[in-house]
Amino acid sequence: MSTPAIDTKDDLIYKQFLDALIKGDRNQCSRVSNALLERQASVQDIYEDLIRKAMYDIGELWEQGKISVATEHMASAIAEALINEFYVKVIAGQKINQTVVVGCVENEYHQIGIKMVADIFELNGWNAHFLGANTPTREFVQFVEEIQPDMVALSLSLYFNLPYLEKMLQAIREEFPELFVLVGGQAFRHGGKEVLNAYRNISYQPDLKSVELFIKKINNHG
Ligand code: B12
Repeated sequence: MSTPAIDTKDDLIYKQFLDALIKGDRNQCSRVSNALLERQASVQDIYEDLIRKAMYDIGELWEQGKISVATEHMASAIAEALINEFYVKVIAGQKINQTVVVGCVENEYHQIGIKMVADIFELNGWNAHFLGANTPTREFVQFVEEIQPDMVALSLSLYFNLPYLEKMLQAIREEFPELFVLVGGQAFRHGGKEVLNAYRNISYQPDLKSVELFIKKINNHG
């Protein structure tokens, strides 16, 4: 029988991780996440059950005034550093000659979620070009023109940035009427999915598990 995957939802491990993140103890965060990985947790589980959960808790602590903006910035920097640590593992698999351009729309500075999404594409054989936060629409479209990807993926965390997403979708549709667009991010927790109905070849996915299922379907059926 194979060893069961380590429980990334283990409260004690999670608390150790969150405490270290708040204290700015990057070493300890790295130790906890790497220990989980060695004990057979997947990169996806660590991203979602450990790092995402901790960043959501950081958001609540900040909202309640229990931690400062500076601490929140420090935690974000550590979260991104941890994701970078996994890169060697993320790119280790075989490539399948499929390319995706991923990024945040204009005025959107939350880039940790879409960075994770980029890695899920890489883990499934794709080449992901990660453009990061606040990408100007014109620059994004120009980059797509140069790269000619098989798909683009856009992230939106703030509901009030919805007009920028629409601006981006319109610009993409004008230049690339058939290009497939994947959309996600926590802005859609508050509605806004109806905006997507106006476009063809578009899909919303809420989390990494559903992103991975979506990619696997494409990999299997083209
Ligand atoms: C870190 C952080 C920041 C950092 C971001 C740094 C960085 N490098 O990314 C900084 C300091 C820039 C920031 C700024 C602000 N922030 Co902020 N921030 C956060 C925080 C604490 C964590 C964000 C995060 O990394 N989450 C973890 C990731 C992994 O989760 P995720 O983004 O949801 O991604 C997952 C899914 O949504 C999905 N997904 C994401 N993108 C995509 C894309 C595709 C294609 C797909 C398929 C899936 C997908 O997959 C991911 C994995 O499951 C959140 C709290 C929270 N609840 O997230 C607040 C939060 C998002 N911020 C908030 C606010 C208000 C702001 C500011 C307006 C604050 C201010 N007054 O200046 C500014 C806005 C800046 C801007 N214009 O974008 C609010 C938003 C409230 C709302 N209802 O809209 C939150 C929720 C905090 C709160 N509790 O109030 N923030």
